[in-house]
Amino acid sequence: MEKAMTSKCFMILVVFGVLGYAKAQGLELGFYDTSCPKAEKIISDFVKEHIRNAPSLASPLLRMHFHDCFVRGCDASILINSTSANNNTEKAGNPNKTLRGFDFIDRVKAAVEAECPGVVSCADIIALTARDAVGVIGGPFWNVPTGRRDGLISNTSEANTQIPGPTFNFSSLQTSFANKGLNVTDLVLLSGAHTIGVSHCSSFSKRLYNFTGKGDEDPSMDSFYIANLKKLKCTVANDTTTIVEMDPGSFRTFDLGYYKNLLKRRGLFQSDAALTTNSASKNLIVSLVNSPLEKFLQEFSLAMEKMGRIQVKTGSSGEIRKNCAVVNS
Ligand code: HEM
Ligand SMILES: *[C@@H]1O[C@H](CO)[C@@H](O)[C@H](O)[C@H]1NC(C)=O
Ligand SMILES: *[C@@H]1O[C@H](CO)[C@@H](O)[C@H](O)[C@H]1NC(C)=O
Ligand SMILES: *[C@@H]1O[C@H](CO)[C@@H](O)[C@H](O)[C@H]1NC(C)=O
Ligand SMILES: *[C@@H]1O[C@H](CO)[C@@H](O)[C@H](O)[C@H]1NC(C)=O
Ligand SMILES: *[C@@H]1O[C@H](CO)[C@@H](O)[C@H](O)[C@H]1NC(C)=O
Ligand SMILES: *[C@@H]1O[C@H](CO)[C@@H](O)[C@H](O)[C@H]1NC(C)=O
Ligand SMILES: *[C@@H]1O[C@H](CO)[C@@H](O)[C@H](O)[C@H]1NC(C)=O
Ligand SMILES: CC(=O)N[C@H]1CO[C@H](CO)[C@@H](O)[C@@H]1O
Repeated sequence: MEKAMTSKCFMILVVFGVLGYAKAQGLELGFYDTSCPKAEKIISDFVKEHIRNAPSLASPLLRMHFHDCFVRGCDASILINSTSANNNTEKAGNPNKTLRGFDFIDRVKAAVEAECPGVVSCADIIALTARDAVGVIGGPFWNVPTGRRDGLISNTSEANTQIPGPTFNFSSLQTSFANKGLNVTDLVLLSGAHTIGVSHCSSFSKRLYNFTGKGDEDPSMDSFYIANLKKLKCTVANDTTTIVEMDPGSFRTFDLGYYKNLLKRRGLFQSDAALTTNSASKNLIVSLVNSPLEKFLQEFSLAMEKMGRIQVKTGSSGEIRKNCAVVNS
């Protein structure tokens, strides 16, 4: 009898222990409700005030969240500046050469620090800022559970190898996402972020000018669209400065334009076009295009919440950085 009781108590302890552990490992909505109750409002007010006047910043802030999460998890490692001791942080990596919005994140952080110094992580600030910025341009809302901690390490070569590139084919994209715990549904939905924002010609000009090294075009891209891009936008093969709307005509609106373009063979990157080369992925695109916009927005939101949980540091791992560009000394 006594033995049974003891083992029952033990069981209860184990169960609660595991739950407590799971909570410590996880994120929660309103993590700062007691430690810095105004944090989320300070962030959303700041974002509303500034993104209204600079709506083109919403897309790079969304992209920054993605790049952060794909290297060492969502831990703000993307924000760390190179120093003489480590001059090769993620920022210096190839995919980051076209990232924007670092100074904006610094300003959001400063506004939060003024209220509660040393409490709110840069990683949570990236996640909340991306969500709120997309909201200002009329895009979907998603939950951002918080409690992420900031990482101590940032490494160029990891950014170069772990962030998928615009020339990736379907299987490489699938592998890259699977490495982060994301499946093909997530891949298709999250790629839908390309309904907003711009790209430099250099990210896809091989498709227009020299696809296989013989001065040829990419046969999988609509030749009329190629001709247009060459005539009006990327007029020379080595253009590194011109930018092109990824969803022409509605590049500031979260709509189904991106997926409709894919079905017209007008995805800008090979990685966009690749999503129509796999039957499961293509079926999902067709289904999104044939459903009300609301369905895409809802599913995109769930995928964003999932992306925001990639390899997060919680509890006592990592730190709360004082300055987002610098690891605390
Ligand atoms: C699936 C693999 C992906 C690849 C290969 C990819 C690649 C790229 C490239 C090459 C650019 C243009 C950079 C430039 O030339 O300026 C870009 C822009 C962008 N990407 Fe992706 N991306 C991917 C997935 C994502 C995801 C998952 C998100 C967010 C959830 C995202 C959000 C964006 C946004 C918003 C822009 C526009 C940025 C701006 O306006 O400055 N991308 N992406
Ligand atoms: C980090 O680097 C950016 C330029 O990439 C610069 O504007 C910023 O002042 C730097 N921050 C610190 C704290 O060094
Ligand atoms: C970066 O550091 C390496 C040695 O770690 C050095 O050879 C290189 O010149 C540095 N580059 C810059 C731009 O400081
Ligand atoms: C960066 O990561 C690469 C590959 O994982 C590793 O070989 C290299 O030593 C790392 N560099 C630094 C400065 O930690
Ligand atoms: C996809 O790209 C990878 C890496 O470049 C390559 O190894 C693979 O053969 C390609 N797969 C297909 C189906 O083309
Ligand atoms: C991908 O994961 C989501 C849950 O995160 C699930 O709803 C969806 O069915 C999965 N898709 C595939 C193709 O496994
Ligand atoms: C096309 O690519 C080939 C092979 O990479 C290269 O030798 C050639 O110079 C390129 N042509 C142009 C116009 O860039
Ligand atoms: C770009 O290519 C043109 C020829 O098409 C050449 O005249 C020019 O010097 C090149 N510019 C750069 C920056 O390489
Ligand atoms: C914001 C930032 O640090 N951008 C860097 C990206 O990489 C290029 C090339 O290494 C640097 O010149 C930029 O400063």
